[in-house]
Amino acid sequence: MKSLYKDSIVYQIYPRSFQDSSKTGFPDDGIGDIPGIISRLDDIKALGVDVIWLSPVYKSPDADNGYDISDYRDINPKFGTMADMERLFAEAKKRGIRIIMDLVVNHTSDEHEWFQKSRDPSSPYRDYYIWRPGKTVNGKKSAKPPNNWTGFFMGDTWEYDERSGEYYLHLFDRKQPDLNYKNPKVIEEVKNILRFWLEKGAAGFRCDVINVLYKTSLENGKRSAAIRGKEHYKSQEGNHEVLRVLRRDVLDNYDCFTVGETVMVDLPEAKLLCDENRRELDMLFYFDHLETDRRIAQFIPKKFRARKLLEVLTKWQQGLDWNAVYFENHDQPRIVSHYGAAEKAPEYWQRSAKMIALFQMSLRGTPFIYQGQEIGMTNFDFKNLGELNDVVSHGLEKLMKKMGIPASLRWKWIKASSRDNARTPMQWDDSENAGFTKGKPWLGVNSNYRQINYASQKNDTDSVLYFYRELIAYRKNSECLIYGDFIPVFADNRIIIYQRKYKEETFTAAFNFSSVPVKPPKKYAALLSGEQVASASGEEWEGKLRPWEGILFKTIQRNF
Ligand code: TEU
Repeated sequence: MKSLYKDSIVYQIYPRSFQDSSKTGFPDDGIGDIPGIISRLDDIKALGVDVIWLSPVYKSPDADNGYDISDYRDINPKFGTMADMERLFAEAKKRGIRIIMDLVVNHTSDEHEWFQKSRDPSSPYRDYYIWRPGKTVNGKKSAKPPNNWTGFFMGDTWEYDERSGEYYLHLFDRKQPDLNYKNPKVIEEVKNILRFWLEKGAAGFRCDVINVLYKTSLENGKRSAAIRGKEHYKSQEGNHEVLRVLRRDVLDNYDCFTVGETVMVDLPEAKLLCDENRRELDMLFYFDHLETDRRIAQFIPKKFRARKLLEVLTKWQQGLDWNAVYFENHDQPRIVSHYGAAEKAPEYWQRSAKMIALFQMSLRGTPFIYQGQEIGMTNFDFKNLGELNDVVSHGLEKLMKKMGIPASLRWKWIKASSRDNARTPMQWDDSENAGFTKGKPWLGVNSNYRQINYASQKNDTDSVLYFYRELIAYRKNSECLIYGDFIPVFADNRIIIYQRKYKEETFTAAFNFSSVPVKPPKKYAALLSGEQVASASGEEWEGKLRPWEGILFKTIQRNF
């Protein structure tokens, strides 16, 4: 069945790093803001974007850059005001762009009014969070936390609160206490938050860590290298039920959609979460395809093999009726540094950025593009830990140090995995601070901004940006690229070939993830024929995949 979100191109904005302006109470403060976004709407439109996913702009003490919310109905003054936000909705609408908000409701900030009240054991808000007495050791009360779980941010999951005499659960930072979804009042609160934003014009929500809301039990977790305890809260039946209730009571009354960020999710869980008949989520973000060259909790690198990537993609492309397709977000390293050539063979930076564009735009599903991806932005060239802001990177350093991992390895792994790789300011032009701010940017600007920036690519027909724009426009007119079946054809350590089929049309796509030319086996090379729609190198097909080439062919089978 055709639907609006399936035909859409979504663009993620991480407001802090997008565009600073002089038009807030904190002019030129080095932090991006809502008036800054408004000033860039025409550029976003020019790319062919239909929907913006806005990372959190709510009031927050910023322990996790806005993913710790202290008021769901107010705007962080550094980003602007509610009037600015309303203007953003209106200006986007004028351009035919809808906005989905980031729904972060697994946890609130510890500075949220609910949590502050809940610290009083007799408060009606006590049960909004998960409070438990600690374990008694040698007669000493609360000497140890209530269970042995370990957190997403490399640290503890329980924080002792003197005032309460109990611990509260936090799967993420200690400033992000988890809400208690066994309390129906919490679900009512969330419904009201949804209604608030839908009434303002939101087209739906990207739902943060939405499959870990419901903690079935607080028993000890079984042995695990990372995130011990997950079997008690990952994709639980209670969680499915919460999603169904939110959908039934609120979301279904509006023209909107949801995409869930689902951590550690596997395909059977995803099928339940996205089954159209169960009415839970419309799409979800899984992680497997970005972890084919990593071990244990995404940090430790292992060799990239194209075959593995195709295997994972095939499982997910074929396993769900429909899903989101993404390669970057604000938590991931830049794809051109990860699977592309930016670090392995910088001379192929541009071609590999285009190759990845073609890869994404020829997969089945709704494409999500992260700010900067469309100009091929690369990982942050930071020189030491002091230049990093990310809580996860700092947590990881502490943990690895404790484990006795040598400094050089720690540095290597943090450099490759840090979430700040994606969070450096958007590179708009070659003026100071890449045109992001007139002040001091909150996080370093990548020093390659003079070579890689929006202004220089805007009118350059050879640029990564231009390539994205053309592919997006092409895809919009192709039912086959949007809806066609995904059929894997061939892969080895370096190359991938697959097809998309819809009615009488077939697209065949081939990609080389290496710096050496590769000749596909004859049988498969023969499929690379018909109309050459696009190639990352800009060259014609000559029987070999050039280094970092991506190429797309179309054939039409007429049945008389
Ligand atoms: O991310 C969830 C999540 O699991 C990641 O933070 C993951 O642990 C991390 O990427 C490891 O590198 C979401 C948001 O996208 C993230 O920005 C937030 O920090 C987190 O939830 C908590 O709200």
